[in-house]
Amino acid sequence: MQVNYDGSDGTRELALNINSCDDFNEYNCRDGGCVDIASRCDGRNDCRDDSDEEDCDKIVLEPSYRLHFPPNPEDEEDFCRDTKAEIVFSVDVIDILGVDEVESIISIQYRVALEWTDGRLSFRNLRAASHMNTISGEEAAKIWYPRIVLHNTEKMEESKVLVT
Ligand SMILES: [Ca+2]
Repeated sequence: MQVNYDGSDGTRELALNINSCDDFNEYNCRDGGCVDIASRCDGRNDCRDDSDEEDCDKIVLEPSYRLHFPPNPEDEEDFCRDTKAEIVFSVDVIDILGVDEVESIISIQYRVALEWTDGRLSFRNLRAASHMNTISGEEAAKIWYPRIVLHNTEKMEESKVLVT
């Protein structure tokens, strides 16, 4: 059974959904149908009314979340205004494409990864298969991430969030 509350004038409207779905193994579609719980937010419409693919955002932001403020460090005891969030920066060299000794240029293919913890974020609708937990571009635009510029690259590459 699902109960929704809505009403700003002090009244409450209740939407009761009585169904025969298995609460632990099935998702209850808004139209009353039941689908396997694994079908919820898997990118395919399984309910006749497509409700299994609604509200599939993965990130929940605190009301006080500010996009341009970095997260606080994890250890609150050491936190003070001058403390900065820890960001792990790593570069994987995938291939050496060329070396020009005359021009002192080395051409490489690389992947930069930034890793940090943001305790202001909560997650939902996560799947056991981690590749299914990629956030959308719309969600990525709502969260803080470290901006870096690699000045010694040909095009002064900047950090960007990779999303699908
Ligand atoms: Ca689905």
